[in-house]
Amino acid sequence: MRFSRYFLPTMKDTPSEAQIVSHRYMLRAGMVRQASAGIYSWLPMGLKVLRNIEQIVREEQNAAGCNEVLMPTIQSADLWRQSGRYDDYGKEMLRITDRHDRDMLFGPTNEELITDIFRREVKSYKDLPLNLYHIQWKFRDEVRPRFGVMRGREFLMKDGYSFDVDKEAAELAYKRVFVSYLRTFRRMGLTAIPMQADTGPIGGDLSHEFLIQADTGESEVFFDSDIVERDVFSADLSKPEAANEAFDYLTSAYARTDETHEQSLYEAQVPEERRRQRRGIEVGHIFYFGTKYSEPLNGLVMNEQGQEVPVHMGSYGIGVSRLVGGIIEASHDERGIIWPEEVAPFHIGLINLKTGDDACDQACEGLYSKLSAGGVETLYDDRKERAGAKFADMDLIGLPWQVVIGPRGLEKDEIEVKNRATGEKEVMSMGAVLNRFLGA
Ligand code: P5A
Repeated sequence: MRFSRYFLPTMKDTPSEAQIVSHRYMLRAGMVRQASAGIYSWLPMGLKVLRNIEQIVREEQNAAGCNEVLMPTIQSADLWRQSGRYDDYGKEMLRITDRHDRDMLFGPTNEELITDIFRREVKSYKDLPLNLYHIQWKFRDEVRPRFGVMRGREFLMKDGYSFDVDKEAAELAYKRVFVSYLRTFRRMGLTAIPMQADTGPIGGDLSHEFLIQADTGESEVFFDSDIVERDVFSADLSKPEAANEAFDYLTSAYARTDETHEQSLYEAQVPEERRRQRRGIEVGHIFYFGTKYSEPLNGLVMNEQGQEVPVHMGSYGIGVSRLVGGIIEASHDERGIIWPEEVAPFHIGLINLKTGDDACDQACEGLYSKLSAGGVETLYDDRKERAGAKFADMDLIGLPWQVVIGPRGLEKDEIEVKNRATGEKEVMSMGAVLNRFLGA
């Protein structure tokens, strides 16, 4: 992509409405613009990152045996009346009336709708276990939308739902998702810490939040450093023993601050030198709630004994749009964003220090077309701008690699390659640059 043709409206100055670093950088790097309170338009570079995150989530869900569906954003109120949540949900739910005076709503979550799909199609334990997920916009009329996309009113969520014939099978499904979530976040360059959680309006008695470490996080979490360092993620989740073992290991030593009981458990289990305390941002939340929805909504299946029983369910959420902000909170410096490779909007930022200079233009154009042909996503800064402005923009948008071509270096076949994360610079020939990024 050529910068001159890319819709990337960067800003030098710090927007006054943004209180936290990710919000400031998302606005300054031209990723999003506010449409109304807690509601955002995604501009090309923000959208690219959002899609990259979404794709990692999708691949890991599919790898864990989940099936992707797509349910609508607008739901009928009837199902929510059956589950009893129509009144319970209160003002957070955006209620809509259609032209026939029917009560509709913009979905804040989908437990009811997925149970409706299930009850129409699935009748027997033989069709279980089943896990259905979708990646769809939600609306929650938060009292205080803030921090940009981190606490929006409209936001993108991956929500998945598991169906099992009994509690034991349902708990195993829960554990599989649990481990697959840690893998998902790890692929995004994040270490997520699971923490026992309250269930709130979703309900149930078993629940975990997944927190990524960032100073601006809203929750405090204690954990065992050994857990985030040891690799239990390679467990084969199709094997019950492996999923059980990984889950037991990973949940053995986390605690939240406000619960004295857990605090002492944590201190009993974790040697002092491995105790860590951090602030965290909740990027995922999972629930096992048994028959809370299947009972009122008649989500029944025939079990092995030939009896009709309400199906056991869990639900599993990842804040896809929140993750865009969360990753920036976890990975930035005073000059801008530092994208982990896996979610970066482009791999390389190519800077032409003197657009209009024949030699520079030729070298940059040649490199840009070779990288593009080789499938290496490159943002080529071909604008007629001062070098300083180009450097500042490139640091701000945080692509993993910067390749800098200027007239003086070119005379000696010298190109500068900078790693955005470490700041390390290397000077190399055009041939070496091609070799580095194209392996040719
Ligand atoms: C689980 C999936 C649920 O809604 N039902 C379906 C369950 N859980 S949750 O914890 O309420 O939300 C799941 C994740 O969504 C993100 N999230 C938000 N992101 C941005 N703005 C918001 N206002 C917002 N609310 C929730 C969080 O990452 C949360 O973990």
